[in-house]
Amino acid sequence: MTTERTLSIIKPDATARNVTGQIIAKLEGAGLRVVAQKRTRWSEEDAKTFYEVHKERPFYGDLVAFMTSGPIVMQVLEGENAVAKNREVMGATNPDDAAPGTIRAEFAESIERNSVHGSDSAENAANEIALCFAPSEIVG
Ligand code: 3AN
Repeated sequence: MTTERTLSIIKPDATARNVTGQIIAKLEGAGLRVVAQKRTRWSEEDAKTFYEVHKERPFYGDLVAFMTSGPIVMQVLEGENAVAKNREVMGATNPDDAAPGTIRAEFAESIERNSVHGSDSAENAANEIALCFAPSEIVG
């Protein structure tokens, strides 16, 4: 078993509905530990940089607009197999396909307004964490 870190973001649809605490409780309940956390609001440039991998996708413009539409909570989660565990607790991208009890099944409004982001590989996690936090802000 490997202790890993992953990047989690609570998205503007969830901060607007004041459910950040309920989402964090689910992550903690799954054995993940918050070792860095920051509530912020992204500029257009921040969102474009973060989602650069999706820039050819048809939903890119809407995704950037949504992610800059309100506050977000960025957090580094630590735990055994944190990347996969976080994805499991998040549930499928489309809330209609998300398993019962997952964050997206309970909180997501649509495939775009789906409440949380989670890194999809250890390599992307390292890159996304470095983009969002200085090493001194991560207190494990
Ligand atoms: P996940 O967040 O589950 O890793 P990705 O990486 O495929 O999913 O997509 C990144 C984000 O882009 C999603 N969280 C969602 O907000 C948005 N997105 C993905 N697919 C669509 C789609 N078909 N229509 C609108 N937005 C989408």
